[in-house]
Amino acid sequence: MEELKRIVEKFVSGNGIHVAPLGAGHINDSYKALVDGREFVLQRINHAIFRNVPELQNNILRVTSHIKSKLLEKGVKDIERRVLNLIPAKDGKYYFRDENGNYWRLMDFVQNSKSFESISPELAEKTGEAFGEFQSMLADMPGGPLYEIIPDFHNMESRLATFRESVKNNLAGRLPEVQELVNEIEKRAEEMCVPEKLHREGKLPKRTNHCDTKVNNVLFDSAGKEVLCVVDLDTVMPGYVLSDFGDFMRTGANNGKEDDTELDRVSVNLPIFEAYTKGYLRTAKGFLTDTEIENLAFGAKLLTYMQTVRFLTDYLDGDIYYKIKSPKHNLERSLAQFKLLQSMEENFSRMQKMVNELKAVN
Ligand code: GN1
Ligand code: MG
Repeated sequence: MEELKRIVEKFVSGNGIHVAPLGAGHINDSYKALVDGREFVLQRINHAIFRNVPELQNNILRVTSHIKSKLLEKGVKDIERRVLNLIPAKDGKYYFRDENGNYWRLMDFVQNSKSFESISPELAEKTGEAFGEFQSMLADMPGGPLYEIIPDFHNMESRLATFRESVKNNLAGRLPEVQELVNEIEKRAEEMCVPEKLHREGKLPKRTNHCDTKVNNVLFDSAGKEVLCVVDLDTVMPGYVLSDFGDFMRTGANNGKEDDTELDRVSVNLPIFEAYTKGYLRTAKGFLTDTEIENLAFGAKLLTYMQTVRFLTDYLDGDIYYKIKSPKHNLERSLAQFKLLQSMEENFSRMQKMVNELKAVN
């Protein structure tokens, strides 16, 4: 803890500094720091995943500065709870690199806030509104596209290329066991690469995406009623809006769990799908093109398919990317995602109809 205090002092000075562990993120290590009564979040950035920390921090700075200016324009009062506030180190950089090569950052702690781990239609609608508002505020951010912090993160063509390499190499010797699922993936490959094709034809733009649109990445006031802000900005980068929309549906609109072994429990939750779509279109409709709206429901299938492919790739590689809790965890995850995909395929015309109807009434 003495060491952590010294790191805090690279950013701010104070007489009384206290540091304690905070939360249980899977990627970065977080601490709460108290400096003369002001609360901060101190984080050690996982630079094995986020390899270019200066660019990472620059992305977050650009995004939060732009949102701040939008909020000021609108006359929003408690700005310090409506957007994350990065604190520069004393040398002016928005990170500090210690003598062991670890990277650190400091930001204000958002007061009187909470996040949710489970979902309801009411919550889904508010979350949809929040992510729609987030994208909408960033639609006119100056300075060109953000740095692609994880290259080709949601690019299906590139994910399939990696997958096919893993099938070919069969490093863990698991191919015979999963051949049927490999065939199912290949059957859908062409359809799932359509967005990349549309983009090359100039029909589908890249915008600023959040790329981790889970309900627990939205902060609410302590009563849990009103949205304060969107957090976890590490993966903000250029992408298709269908991708952020789809990743929420993959994580939020599932009656089962991401790694459910009871596949009967896994299916698309249509009330959640509808509620999120309603909230999202309310705030995002103004800047979306017809092609983007037409492809939202498809985005739910695509991100679920992509995650099926990513988990199976890792299973074929011998579990090197995702942390696993049992030897077949990645296979179980992949099968559960595939089941969700099949349910979305069965319900696709209903999902598409909901998007069209909500687009008309919003
Ligand atoms: C990883 O760690 P978490 O849950 O925030 C992954 C996502 C996957 C998700 C699947 C940087 O996110 O892309 O969808 O696992 N993040 C990264 O559970 O690869
Ligand atoms: Mg995350």
